[in-house]
Amino acid sequence: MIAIERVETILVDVPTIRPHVLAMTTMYRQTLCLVRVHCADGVIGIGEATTIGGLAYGEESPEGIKLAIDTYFAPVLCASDAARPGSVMAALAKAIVGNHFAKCAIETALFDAQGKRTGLAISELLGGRVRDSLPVLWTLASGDTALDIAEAEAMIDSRRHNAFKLKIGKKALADDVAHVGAIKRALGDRASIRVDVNMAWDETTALRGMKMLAAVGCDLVEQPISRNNRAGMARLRAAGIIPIMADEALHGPVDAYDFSIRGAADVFAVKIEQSGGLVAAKAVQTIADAAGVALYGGTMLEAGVGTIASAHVFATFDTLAFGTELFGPLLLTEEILETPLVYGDFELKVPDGPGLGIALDEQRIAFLRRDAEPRPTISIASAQKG
Ligand code: MUC
Ligand code: MG
Repeated sequence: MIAIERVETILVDVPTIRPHVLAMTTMYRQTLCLVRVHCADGVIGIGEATTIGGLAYGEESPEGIKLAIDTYFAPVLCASDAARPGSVMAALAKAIVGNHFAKCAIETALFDAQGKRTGLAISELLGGRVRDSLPVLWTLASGDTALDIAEAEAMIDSRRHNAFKLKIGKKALADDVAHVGAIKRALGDRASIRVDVNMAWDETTALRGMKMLAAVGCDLVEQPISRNNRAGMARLRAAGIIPIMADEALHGPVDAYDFSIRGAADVFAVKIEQSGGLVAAKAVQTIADAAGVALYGGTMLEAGVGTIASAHVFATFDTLAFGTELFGPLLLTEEILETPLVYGDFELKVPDGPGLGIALDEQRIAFLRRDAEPRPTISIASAQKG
């Protein structure tokens, strides 16, 4: 038995490199809820939870995740055996309903600790990796077509990304399709263009929109309608216009199973946080494989910790037809890791050290954390005197 002595949660606010415009919110910063699980053998596991636009995207917020972990998770964890992550997660499942994002952060930290303890990378603990790097797309979401084209050209030139997801659904349909068409025309066969509607359309608009998007060369449509309209997703898929991907509707294996039997998606966006953790995300993969649904590695725009936790999971996926969107750290102005992640040749390298295989830059975290001591302010008068 290795006791869990303490669980630490830290909120960190990091500006984005530019406004990130989605149908439901515009992000100017990302808030990370970082977690440290301190174990009695001296091992410290780290994890991360993020949301998008606070409560704009889903039912959990970074502040709520911190509160839930501090108040309700910590007592369960402190009565558990750190060397048995599966049994810890089972105890949490029994004590706590929902709270998938918080559970994911904790499970990440437990597996990081277990990996450090055993010398194995998380991907090896989760069944074994089948790849050492993952294709990564970039989301064009500046809100301006010319800026998006310039951004995409720079990404292609530097061989960082050659697949792009466009955030639409905020403007009139014709304007959105014109935006997608202009970007596809500019990039041609050099890039795959996909769209994410983030549920902004009703079913009739989606049917019309998907036909228009197919005509301008769009390869994939993500969550065009409400997460609740599963029959609608099945009807849109049956229309056979463009592959359709489920995102907001997928909250783990139960949803994946329901979507599979309804035939309501061609592709699943697997997100470790939405799924309820790393093992739950693996279960989504298994269900998709059994049902013949294609896979895509999704993100909640996590920084380095959550991104690499996702990468370890996706590195175990035998098939990953639509690649991943693990670009979260690249959207942020601040690096929180000791060694930045390696992006190149359109892929992200999956670290192979024990656990997550990464380390936090403790000085940056101490500076960036929301509850940091107020920064010393120097008055102009005293600065001139000095
Ligand atoms: C989403 O809905 O997929 C992922 C990439 C991005 O730009 O936004 C997120 C959320
Ligand atoms: Mg999405």
